[in-house]
Amino acid sequence: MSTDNLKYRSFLSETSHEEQSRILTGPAKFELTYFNFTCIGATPRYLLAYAKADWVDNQIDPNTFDEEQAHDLPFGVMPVLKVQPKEGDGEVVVAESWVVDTFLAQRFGLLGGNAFEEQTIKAFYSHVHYLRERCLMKMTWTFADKRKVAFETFAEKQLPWWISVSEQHLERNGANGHFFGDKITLADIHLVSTLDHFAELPRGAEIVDKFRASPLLWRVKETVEADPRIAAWRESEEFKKLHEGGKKFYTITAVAEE
Ligand SMILES: N[C@@H](CCC(=O)N[C@@H](CS)C(=O)NCC(=O)O)C(=O)O
Repeated sequence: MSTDNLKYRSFLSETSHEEQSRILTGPAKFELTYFNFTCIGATPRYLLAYAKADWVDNQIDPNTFDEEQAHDLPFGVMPVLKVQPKEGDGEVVVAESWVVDTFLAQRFGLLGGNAFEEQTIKAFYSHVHYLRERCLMKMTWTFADKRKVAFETFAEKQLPWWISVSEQHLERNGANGHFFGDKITLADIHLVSTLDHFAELPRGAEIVDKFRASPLLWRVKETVEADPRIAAWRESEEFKKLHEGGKKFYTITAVAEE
């Protein structure tokens, strides 16, 4: 392959792997690139706001997102997190939502205190992530003539099953408003972020009601939202604008009137 065809941003640079690793673990500032609504960009924003990190929210308008912008990203998709040292030069690009979320959570102490806790919190995080991915792939972005049945399948079959599995673990954890342990973790924040996303969908209120009907899950939402740093982010104009942006954007996925 000729190098002329290498259009997407590389993970590699003149900087050595060791230096890039130091940037990822040392004092850093961050730039998050994602569309100007919530969805996959919501969890890293929660994490950056929660940690009161030094960060820039590079919001992209989906109507003007072009090839040039896509080529500045390793896979042409977002979120992408750029990490720069607080002092000195260099930049590391972190790509893929799962990687961005777990990287930030690790930095900000939201993955527990030992290897077992980290693996278990990541498992709950992945359990939530999978629900949102399933919703996006199987329901939201299905063919227009399949939207009604896709919604019903998600809301009546997949979601109740997911809720009942989650409830077993929440019960075992002491019904304390956390998926695991007794502190806010990445998994708890991801649930709140995913619920924000559901609330933005055309029939999102029906989905959110199913969570409201589960005291165990609803308690996680309330516990996370009661945290002062999370509450401050949710009350900010920036957050409200992103949430409204999501509602507006997802109207295109509504079921047409019959
Ligand atoms: N596997 C990627 C998927 C990311 C993805 O598909 N992002 C969408 C936005 S939700 C995107 O950037 N799309 C670019 C486009 O629509 O051209 C991840 O998990 O981060």
